[in-house]
Amino acid sequence: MMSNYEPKPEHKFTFGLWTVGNIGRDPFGNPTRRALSPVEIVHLLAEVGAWGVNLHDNDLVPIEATPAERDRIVRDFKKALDETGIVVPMATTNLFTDPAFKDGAFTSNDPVVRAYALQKTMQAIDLGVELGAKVYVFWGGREGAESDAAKNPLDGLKRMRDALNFLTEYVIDQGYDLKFALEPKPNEPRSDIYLPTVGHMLAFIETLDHAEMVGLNPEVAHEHMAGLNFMHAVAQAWDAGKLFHIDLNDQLFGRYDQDFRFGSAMLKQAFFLVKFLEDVGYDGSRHFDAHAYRSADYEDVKAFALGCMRTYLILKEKAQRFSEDAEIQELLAEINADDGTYAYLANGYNAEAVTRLKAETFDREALGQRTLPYERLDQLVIELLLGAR
Ligand code: DIG
Ligand code: MN
Ligand code: MN
Repeated sequence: MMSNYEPKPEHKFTFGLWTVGNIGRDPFGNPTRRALSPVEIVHLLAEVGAWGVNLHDNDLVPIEATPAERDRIVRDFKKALDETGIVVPMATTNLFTDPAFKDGAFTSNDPVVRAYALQKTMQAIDLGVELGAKVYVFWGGREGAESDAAKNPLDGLKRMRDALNFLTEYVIDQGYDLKFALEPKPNEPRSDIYLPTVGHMLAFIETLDHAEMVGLNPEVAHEHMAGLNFMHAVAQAWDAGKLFHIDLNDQLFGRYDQDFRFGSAMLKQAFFLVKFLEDVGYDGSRHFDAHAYRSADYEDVKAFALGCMRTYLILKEKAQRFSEDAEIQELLAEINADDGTYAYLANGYNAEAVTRLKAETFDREALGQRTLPYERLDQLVIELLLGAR
C-alpha cells in the first residue's frame, strides 16, 4: 500500500509553463508574483517531482522574439530539460492573448487573421515537435461570440474545420508523430465559445478529414462550468477512443474558470475521475492545467504543485481500496446480480430474441420494489474518502 505519495516520473504528472509560472494577475488585480523564466520553471517542476512540462509557443518564445533570440531561448530550455530529465509531452499555440485574435483566430471574420493563425500554429507545431511533443492541444479560447449578429455559427464551424483539416495535412506532410487534442470550454473569455463541451467536440471531430488524428483534451473546470459530470464526459471520450490528453484541476459549479488545485473543490468527483482513469488503464499524461491562489508566494506555488500530485496519488490508493473493500464489492455484486435469464438479449437483435421477449411476462410491481442499497454504498465511499475505513 502506497504511503508516501511521492510523485515519480512513472506517474506521468505534467504542468504547463503557464501553471506554476502564473504570476497572480486576475481581471481585478495586478501580479502578486515575479515572472519565472522557463528554465526556472523546469527546475521548479523537477524539484517537486513532475515528469513533464507543456507549453504554448509564447510561454517559451515571446511573440516579438527575433529568430536568433528564439534559437537561444530554445537552446537554454533544452539544456534545462537535459539537466533535469523533464520531458515535453504536449504543446499548444497561444491564439488568445494577442489583440490580433480579439475576434477569434481560426474563426475570425478577418481572413488575414485566419491566415496568420494558421501560420502561427504551424510554427508552434514545429517548435512542439522539436521539443518532443506527441500531443498538440487546441483550446479555442477566442473562438466564439458576444453577439450572434456578428458571425453565423455555421461559418465558425466551417472555419474551424478548414483550419484543422489544413493542419492535419501539414502534420502528415511533415511526417510528424503528432495527434491533435481539442479542448472544449463553454465560455470565458468569449461570452459563448463554439464547441463548448466534450459532447460537442466528439460530434465535430467526426466531420474532419482526418478524424483518426483528432481527439479530446477534456478539462475538469470547463465541464464543471457547464454544470456537467466531468467523469461521464471523460468516459464518453474514452468510449470513443478519443481521450488523447486530459487537463486536471478543480472548479465549483457556476463560477468563472477557477483552475484550482486538483481535488481542492469537488473531492468526490475527483475520486471517481481518478478511479475511472486507473480502472481503464489510461496511460497518457496527468496534466495539471491549474494555478495557485493569487495569495501564494513561490513556496506556496510548490505546495500547490505537490498538492495536485499528492491528491491524485492518494485518490489512486483510495480507488485501489475501493476495489479491495469486501463490503463495497459485496454490495456491487448484489446490485449487479444477473441469473442469466435474459442472456439471449446479449447478442443483439435476432428473430428468436424477438419471439422469446414478446412471450415474456414481467412483474412490473416487483421490479419497482427491488432494493437498491445506493445510500449504503455511497456512504461507504464517503467513509473511505474520509479515512474512516
Ligand atoms: C486553458 O484551459 C487551456 C490553455 O491553457 C491551453 O491552451 C490548454 C492546454 O492545456 N488549456
Ligand atoms: Mn481552465
Ligand atoms: Mn486547459
